[in-house]
Amino acid sequence: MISNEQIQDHNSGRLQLHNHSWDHLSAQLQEQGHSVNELVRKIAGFQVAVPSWALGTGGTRFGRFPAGGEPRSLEEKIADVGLIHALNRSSNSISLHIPWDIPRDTAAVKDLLNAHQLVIDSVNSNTFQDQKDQEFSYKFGSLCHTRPEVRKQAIDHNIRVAEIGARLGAECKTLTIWLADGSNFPGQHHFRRAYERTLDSLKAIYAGIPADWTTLVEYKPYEPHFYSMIIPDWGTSYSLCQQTGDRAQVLVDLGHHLPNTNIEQIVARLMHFGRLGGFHFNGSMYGDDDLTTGSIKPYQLFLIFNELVQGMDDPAVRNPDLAWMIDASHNTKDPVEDLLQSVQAIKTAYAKALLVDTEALFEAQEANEVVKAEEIVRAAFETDVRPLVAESRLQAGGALDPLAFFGENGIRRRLIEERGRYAVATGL
Ligand code: LRH
Ligand code: MN
Repeated sequence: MISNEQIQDHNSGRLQLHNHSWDHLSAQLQEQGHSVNELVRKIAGFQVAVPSWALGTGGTRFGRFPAGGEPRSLEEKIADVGLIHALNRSSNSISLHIPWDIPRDTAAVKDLLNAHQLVIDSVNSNTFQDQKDQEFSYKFGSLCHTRPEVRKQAIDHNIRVAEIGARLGAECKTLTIWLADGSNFPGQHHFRRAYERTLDSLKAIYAGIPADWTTLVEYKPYEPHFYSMIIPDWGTSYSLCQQTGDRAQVLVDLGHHLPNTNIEQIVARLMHFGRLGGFHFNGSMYGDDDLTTGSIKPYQLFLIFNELVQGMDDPAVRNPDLAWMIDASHNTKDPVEDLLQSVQAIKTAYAKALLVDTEALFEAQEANEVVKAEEIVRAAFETDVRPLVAESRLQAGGALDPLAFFGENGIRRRLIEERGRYAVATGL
């Protein structure tokens, strides 16, 4: 584990440069009328959950190139997230995937989570793979399957997943459901009957989990099916959530949109309807690429946060608290470095969105002053907020430069020595 002394030592060599750029930016922000302390407080409080399935090297059907020293158990995954949180003080929770992360010793896992100041924020079910001891296959679907016994098996799995989460802490009150269910050829599915079966199954799950839990319904336009998916878009997820229950919300995975989709407008719509439940943050160029968040379209990520901040600040918007989660897969980057970059990109987009002069923007919008409105939004995006995000991290006891700390202290090399060159993590 990393000690506070190590972090203070790391920061001491960087403080002078940091204070110089922070003094400059904070003076500029005060000049613009911002409460700098309020900004630092909000940004420090913004925590992003790390997916348990993204602490190893992912792969594609073409190949997988392990980084070495990957976590071999849930306990080692918790240690890796503890490392990330110690450095960025921004990742105080883990999203689990069941059955990849079934805790062997719940009490020991809870102690380990406490030791690393972490909680479990949500649990993800998995009816997109057949487990060896499973009675019925999900080859032709799970919650939408034509056979009631297969649907019941999937419903029971989801309820069991929630039970596992509930045993891991009172903070875990979220079940995330993503269905690989779909079809590959025209004629294979009866679209309306498959939808009705899925709705009935979701209602059964909703009735079977604790009354104060939230169900997040994730949509995806294609993969692993390539003709139709049972929940392909936000509209389908929204309609299912409406009919399932008040605590059924739509989960927006940034990679689950067809090219050129205006995701920020989808976010604004779902907030408007009070059904936006949360995010799986990642970056993508073409499809569900699960790249580093903000690595390909940083302006889009900012525009999404621009809608989020305006929605969260608008008393007329009645949307529940949002689940902030990463969902990524690493083929060529070190998993820990990739996750540190993603959290930095997410907090940077949030910080920039907090700088939008919404009063002036709304005025320009009402007056149809197109250039003025765009320039107000761009001015916030063009602001270099890195000293602000670093200051919020510093005040929270984190490292001024988490990536540099990870490299300079040879942490991957130490993990390889401890866990082995070919240690492989469960997950994608
Ligand atoms: C599906 C998905 C879903 C997870 C899986 C790991 O593409 O985004 O959220 O269950 O990735
Ligand atoms: Mn996802």
